[in-house]
Amino acid sequence: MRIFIACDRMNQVLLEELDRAAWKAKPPGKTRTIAAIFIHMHNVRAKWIRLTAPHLKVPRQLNRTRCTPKQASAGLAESGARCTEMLAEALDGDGRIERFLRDGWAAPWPVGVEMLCYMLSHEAHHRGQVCMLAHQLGFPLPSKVTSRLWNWERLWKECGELLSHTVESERDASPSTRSPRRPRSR
Ligand code: NI
Repeated sequence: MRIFIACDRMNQVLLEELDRAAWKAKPPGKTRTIAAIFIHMHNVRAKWIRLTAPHLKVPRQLNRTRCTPKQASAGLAESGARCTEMLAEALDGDGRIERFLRDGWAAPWPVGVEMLCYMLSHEAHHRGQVCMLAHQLGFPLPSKVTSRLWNWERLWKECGELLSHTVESERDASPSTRSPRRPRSR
């Protein structure tokens, strides 16, 4: 289930490369600030998990007024890891998760690849907004950043390193309580 980790890696690249002054800059009209967009992405993931996979640890919501880029990055890393777990259970798991609920008002979907596509589209939509707003606010992202976002080989490589770190730290944290995981091929 590396795909969602790669998706979060793109969010992290954006957070690293964005000019700090753009974080809370007021956009024209009534649109969200860049800070509010990242916070929304995290909070929506927390909602997906709360509604779809409440047995997983639901990430805490990020504070809308005080969240810094560093806190957003840590929050997204955590919610990204939980979403990855949820997707792994839903798509190649043991049937414990049978329905995906994207919102409280929404009709549940049987789990399947549509759920993954919905989640990826939501993230891509908001990353597009961030890139456009950065440009409009006078902090355009250099082209090396945009090409990094599309360098999937590099993203996969970085995700591979992230995954091996996560597995190692989980193993170190509680060697006796965790059951061995079967290898995942996706
Ligand atoms: Ni949204």
